[in-house]
Amino acid sequence: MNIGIVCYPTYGGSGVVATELGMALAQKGHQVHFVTSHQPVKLNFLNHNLHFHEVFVENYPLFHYQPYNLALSSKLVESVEKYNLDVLHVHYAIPHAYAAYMAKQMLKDVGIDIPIVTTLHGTDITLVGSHPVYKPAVEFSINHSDAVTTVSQSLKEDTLRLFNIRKNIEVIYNFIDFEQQENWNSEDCIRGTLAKPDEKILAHVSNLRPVKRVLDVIRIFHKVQEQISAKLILVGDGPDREKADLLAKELGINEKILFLGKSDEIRKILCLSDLFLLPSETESFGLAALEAMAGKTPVISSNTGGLPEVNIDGVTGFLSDVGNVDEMAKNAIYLLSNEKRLEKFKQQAFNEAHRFSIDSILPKYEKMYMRVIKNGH
Ligand code: GMT
Repeated sequence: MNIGIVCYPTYGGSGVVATELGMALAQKGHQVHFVTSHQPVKLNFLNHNLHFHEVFVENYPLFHYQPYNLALSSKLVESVEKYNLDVLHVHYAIPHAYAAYMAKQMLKDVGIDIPIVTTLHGTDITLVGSHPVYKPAVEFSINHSDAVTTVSQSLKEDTLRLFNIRKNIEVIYNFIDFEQQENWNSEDCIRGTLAKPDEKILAHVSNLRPVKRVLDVIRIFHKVQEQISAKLILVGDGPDREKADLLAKELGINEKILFLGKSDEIRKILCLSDLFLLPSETESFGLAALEAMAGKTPVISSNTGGLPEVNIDGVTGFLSDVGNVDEMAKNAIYLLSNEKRLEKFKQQAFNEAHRFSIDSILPKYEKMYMRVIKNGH
């Protein structure tokens, strides 16, 4: 198949999922065309099956906001015609589903009916999409997609609750490519560079936005390190980084925290961590939690959104109500204070991560593409 993929190319779960999906499809022999504002950060190689087309926005002094939607629709029309695309798969509804709908209408004028698959990722529904400013356009573009997927059952329920949806929604979970995992698992995991042998390593990876509750991460770690010799690794950058730094200084624990900023070495960091913290306010799936589990790291998380579908309470880690820092710290100490118990949870986390192996998820997308392509022709 000739598949067009639209996503945010920078750091963020939806872009990571879209890019890894595209690379896996290309590996299986499909022609994959990314139509994005920049080359996706995770798209580290292009080959005869993998292509990138940049959406260029021509600026003009009159514009207060750059008309990215228009430029994307135009580029999609051009790409569908030029590369004979069979299907467009757009990740994150705003503004991608809307821009794809416009492209579909334009293409009808030249006798092409291109099917659109929209994957909803989370904040495009829960935080931003349901805001009155965007809601009518998001609802319209979901209802006019040829197929719609969500990354968890919980996000499907949120979508049906917050919007008036007339389409069937299929749940297709985020995934892990275990083959890639094996390439870095063993010899790269050298803990000595980050912590002393007797220190436990806790980790948090996110875009440090308020929704991730990074201050809770600092507070949980503060309680843990009072009882257990430990280090905290914070990976990522975002608006709450300074606040987190300030709180760490206030609590006198900044020496024990490593702020690593944005990193492409996330899997390497996760495989040398003992525990992953994800106390988010909302989380449609929690790809970071799954990546941690695939790196044999148990997860202490909130029980919001799709997290209970990924992190199994008492098996792969523990779940608590949003903001219940005391309980999260207690659970972390419970795991870190007993080597045998910690090892058991590490193995269980790794085992459960296999429910989300790319080998079972990829065929679901392929089947969906085939279905919408057949329906349209
Ligand atoms: O908010 C983020 O973490 C980024 C966001 C995105 O769309 O880039 O992530 C969302 O999509 C991920 C991939 O499907 C999910 O695993 C995350 O749970 C989801 N984030 C939220 O719902 C807050």
